[in-house]
Amino acid sequence: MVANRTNSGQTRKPLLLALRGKAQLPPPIWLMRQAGRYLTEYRNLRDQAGSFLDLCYNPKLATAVTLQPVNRFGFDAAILFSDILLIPHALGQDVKFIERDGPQLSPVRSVRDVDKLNSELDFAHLAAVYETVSNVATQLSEHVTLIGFAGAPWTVATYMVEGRTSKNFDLIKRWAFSDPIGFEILISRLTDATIIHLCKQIEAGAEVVQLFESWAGVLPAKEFLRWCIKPVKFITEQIKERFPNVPVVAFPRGAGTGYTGYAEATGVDGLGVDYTLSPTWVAERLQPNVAIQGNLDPAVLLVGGSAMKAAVSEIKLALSSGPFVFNLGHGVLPQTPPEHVAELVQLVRED
Ligand code: 1CP
Repeated sequence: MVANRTNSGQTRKPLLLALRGKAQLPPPIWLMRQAGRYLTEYRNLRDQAGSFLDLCYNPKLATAVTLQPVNRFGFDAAILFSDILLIPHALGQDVKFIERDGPQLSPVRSVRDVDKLNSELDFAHLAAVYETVSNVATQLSEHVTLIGFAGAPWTVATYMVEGRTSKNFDLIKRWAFSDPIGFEILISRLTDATIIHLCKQIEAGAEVVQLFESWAGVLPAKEFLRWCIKPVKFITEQIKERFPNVPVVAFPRGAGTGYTGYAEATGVDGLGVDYTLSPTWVAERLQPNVAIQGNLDPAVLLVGGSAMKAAVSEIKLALSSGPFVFNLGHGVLPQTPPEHVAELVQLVRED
């Protein structure tokens, strides 16, 4: 087990300090999907690896891809290069990433289908992911924080049940609304797997863990409580029981009014906010209770120039006097010019 520097409670890493509730000037910055197709150096290694899954399961290449954006832009954090759909894969589901068409999974649509999955995570491939975490941990400079992650159970379940990126979520809702007791079996299997997967990443050297709840915005309020809040709360409690000093961040994208009270209800240390929320509203209503991460529209990063300057100033003005991590309000778009990212880092760090 790699010594986890956060366990000492002592750190000078700006990202960790912000997530422990201490305002940092300038605020730390990293970007969701900071590794990826907008970087030529990524496309080169991606071509060498073969498939996207081959890249995720190749510690040497996954380490290099994780470090590329950190070395190029000087971000305050590295996020493990991996994917939320490695969990369904390790549970025995057939998972493929089709070029330009996104993920494709052999669907799980009933308790009988869940019963056909592995009862426990298969570590045959996941061992390579933890090896990547420990490789990256030894290669980061002093001020850079290593982030591990997983998809939140509801979001991962949408891919497992729909078999792909969904448009209207009718198949998963049909199951969850008509047979909540059966659907709970899938969510609870995913919740347990997520806890194990995140703990393994922390043992390998991850200093923060983030839960991506990309499809928080598609559920009615009551179901949002049951399928999003409740599992995230349980995962957060379990992580905190084992690793009390490792901050947990959640990103319930599109939660809308569900953002109010989310941090209190789940116990997370950091809250990722999407770009639809106004920075001043976030500062007044959410930041008093939780460290905020976000929320520049990735399309504004793509456009750059004066639109980006204005949006960055607005976000900094509203949020940087409290605990805050600068990020996007969703992932970097593949067409983003890398020079805009370099300029963004500069804008965030200047007075
Ligand atoms: O090379 C390629 O074409 C693959 C594109 C790609 C990449 C670079 C995929 C396929 N996943 C990833 C990496 C990835 N995915 C990371 C790595 C670290 C980093 O941020 O640099 C992370 C954190 C994720 C998380 C992820 N995967 C999410 C949550 C965040 C989000 O975007 O909402 C989701 C939903 C996925 C599923 C996924 N993986 C890949 C695709 C095309 C999709 C479907 C996305 C969708 O449904 O919109």
